[in-house]
Amino acid sequence: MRFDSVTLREIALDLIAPFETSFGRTTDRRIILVEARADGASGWGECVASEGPFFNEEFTDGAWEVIRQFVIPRLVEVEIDDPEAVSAALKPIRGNRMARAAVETAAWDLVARHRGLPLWRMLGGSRQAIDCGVSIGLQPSTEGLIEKVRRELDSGYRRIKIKIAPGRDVALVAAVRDRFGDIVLSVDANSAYSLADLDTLEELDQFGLLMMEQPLRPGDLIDHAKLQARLSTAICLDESVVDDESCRQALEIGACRIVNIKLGRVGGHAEARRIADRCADAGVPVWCGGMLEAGIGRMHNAAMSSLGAFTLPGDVSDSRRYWLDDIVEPRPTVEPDGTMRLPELPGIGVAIRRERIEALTKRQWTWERASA
Ligand code: OSB
Ligand code: MG
Repeated sequence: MRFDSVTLREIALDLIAPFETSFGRTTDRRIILVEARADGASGWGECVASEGPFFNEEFTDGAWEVIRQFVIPRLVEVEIDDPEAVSAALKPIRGNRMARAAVETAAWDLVARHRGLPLWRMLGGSRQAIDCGVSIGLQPSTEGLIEKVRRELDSGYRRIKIKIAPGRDVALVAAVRDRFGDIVLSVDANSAYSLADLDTLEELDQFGLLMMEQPLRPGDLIDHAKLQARLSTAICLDESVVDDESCRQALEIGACRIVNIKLGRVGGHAEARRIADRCADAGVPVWCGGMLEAGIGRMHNAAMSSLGAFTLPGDVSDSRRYWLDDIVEPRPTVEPDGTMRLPELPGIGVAIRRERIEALTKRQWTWERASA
């Protein structure tokens, strides 16, 4: 089976509240959706590139062109029945992994729907309820942060992560620990520090954090290893792990003790599973990161999180934290016990709300196989 057509749609979606990190503030998303068709079935993927190149090098407009000009042409003749072949065919494209993953994940959904299998089962997932955490952005005030943490704890989330940035770090963590005591807490710096900030990072080491996520720049594997040797808190790499090979090197030199896996950042399900297998073999816990996804990306994340290696709560949170309304039905939902149930339905296991997507669409482009 080969693709019959691939449609890109860019949709606009406003966040309920702005999300601020050390690299910037997001108020609304421009999201590329991929619909791949073959043998009468559709599969869906969501590109997680941000609007600007600040988390990593990718961004919405760039990803749109990469998918059009390089990803789809490479897949026209590929037999997609085993979506590993899709991942392999895209390997010659350097970087641009979010663009590649948008189509690769659509192929997985398509094949799973075609076979009538839940995607999480097709991937080899072993749990049907996944543990959920939340990522709380930088807040205008410490009181505001405390209020947010309280609300998320009340919602049942099993791990709280707060964003930090230079000058907005130790005092925030101290305030949260002071108010909530022994909760499962971690911080995410999104690459905002360097080893020159060792004093601050050592202060953060005093709070019994579950992990410190991506304190240093993406390319700073060696400095992460130096830092990890100085800290008792586990370093978790996000931006630095872009594929299985960078994960191997990070583990080999002790640059982290935990790995965040994001489908987009590593190029899709096939590569994500390789990283998960490697970490499981090494005894390194992994969890699923988030990129402020709408429902399609969120359900792909949920499916990946069912793999056995994902032993820590992920940033796979309830759709209602982000959007007034979603693009899938039912909306991805976190239960009061802080878990998300994976559907026993084909593919990502939710219905795609085409009419709503059409209403949100700003531009659309289709590649279609010339009929014989
Ligand atoms: O570093 O994990 C990150 C959002 C956008 C870009 C990077 C990150 C994040 C988050 C939010 O932390 C996770 C989510 O709730 O989707
Ligand atoms: Mg992160």
